[in-house]
Amino acid sequence: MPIKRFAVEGAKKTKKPKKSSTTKTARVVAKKPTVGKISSVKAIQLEEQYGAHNYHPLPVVIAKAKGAKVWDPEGKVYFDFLSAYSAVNQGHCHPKIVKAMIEQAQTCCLTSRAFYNNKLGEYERFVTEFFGFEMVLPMNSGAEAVETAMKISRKWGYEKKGIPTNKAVILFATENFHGRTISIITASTDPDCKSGFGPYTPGIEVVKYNDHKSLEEALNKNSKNIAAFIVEPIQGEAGVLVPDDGYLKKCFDLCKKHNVLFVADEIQTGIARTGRLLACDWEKVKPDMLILGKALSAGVYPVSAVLTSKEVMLCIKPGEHGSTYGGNPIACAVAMAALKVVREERLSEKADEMGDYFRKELKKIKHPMLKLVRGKGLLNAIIIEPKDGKEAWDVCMMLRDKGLLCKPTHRHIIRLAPPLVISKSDLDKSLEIIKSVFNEI
Ligand code: IF1
Repeated sequence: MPIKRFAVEGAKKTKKPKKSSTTKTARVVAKKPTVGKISSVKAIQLEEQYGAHNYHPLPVVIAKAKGAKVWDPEGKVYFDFLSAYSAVNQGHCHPKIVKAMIEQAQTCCLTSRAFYNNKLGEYERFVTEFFGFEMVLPMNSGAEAVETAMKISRKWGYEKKGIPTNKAVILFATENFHGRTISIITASTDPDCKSGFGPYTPGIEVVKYNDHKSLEEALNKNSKNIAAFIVEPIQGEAGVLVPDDGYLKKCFDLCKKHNVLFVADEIQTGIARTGRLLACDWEKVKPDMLILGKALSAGVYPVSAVLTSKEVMLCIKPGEHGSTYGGNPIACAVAMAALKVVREERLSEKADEMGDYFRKELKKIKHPMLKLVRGKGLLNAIIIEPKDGKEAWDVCMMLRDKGLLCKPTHRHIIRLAPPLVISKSDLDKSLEIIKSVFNEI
């Protein structure tokens, strides 16, 4: 069954339409900074003037961060309910992870892959054992890892599946988000991400998300040329769309039947966020290929990875793929430390318990603007029904003023995803803030 969506088609911008000439900086209090030398007003002005305008941030400046909290330059404290889009699952500036980075940075930062380094192999053994795969290909950003998975899939398609040269097709799901490269946006169904950047990459097709029949149809039509199906187990950017129970397993089984790789993009859902180590664990699905990023490094450093079997991975030969920074010693040290924290601090279990509690409490809020609460673990969203000219952006601004940071997606959806290390008492304080905003609005 298709998921009920409240979001209006085409209303994708998180931007609130301007009603007055109020500038972004005017919505930030002008005061002397206590953290660093740059005030909030100045920081925003500098970004506006010298940086590309490829984002529309909430008007708040973060100067310091620790655990589940962040501080602006003027010293005001906030609960971080975005967690850098689930990169800081382990909490901001986790001392063990930062220590690992500093120690490695003082020893050896980068060797390139022209030589071996003494951290990479150790990390590769660690990460493959941690997630139960035979091999890993290390990259840096999420998009790079998705591109890597696409290349491996194509190569496997030609070498193992016997797809005729240049005929390989990779399937994606509607409303996906996998990054910003040309090939990845080719698969996008969001005009903001996609339009104006053509021509696009051939060999990419889209099936309907949360509809295994749509996948089945595509597979039945062209099974022999399809190399892979790449999917987010829960769609993040689409507004924390949790598919129906059994969807992933059905897709996985269909892929098996048609000799197609089932590839899970767990860049946002992975590493304890949804209350399991991987969101696929909820359905006991072990993907043929797993893509990780974000929390793999706890937000300390850009680290991403593609994990798969030897049989699939070894389709890539020396010289065929790589990256200057991929697998660098700092990344390896940071990722090992970040994963150890997930295990030591039982973050999957924490996300599971706290998430259930958080959703239960959110559902108690009765307000005409709060349409729906959904999510898994600590990856949650509330759907906002606009009222009297107030919409998700206004709710986020009010939350900001009361000391809680989050960001709307698709205009009517607010993602609520604190670091998994958030304490019960801080979660309760956050709930109080959320309740008080709905009391006032
Ligand atoms: C931005 C969204 C989240 C991802 C999945 C790959 C990537 C992402 C499932 C690419 C990245 C980020 C990118 C970030 C905003 C954020 C985001 F709203 F845009 F969609 F989290 F929900 N696969 N998601 O979620 O990873 O190359 O960025 O390392 O500013 O674009 P990346």
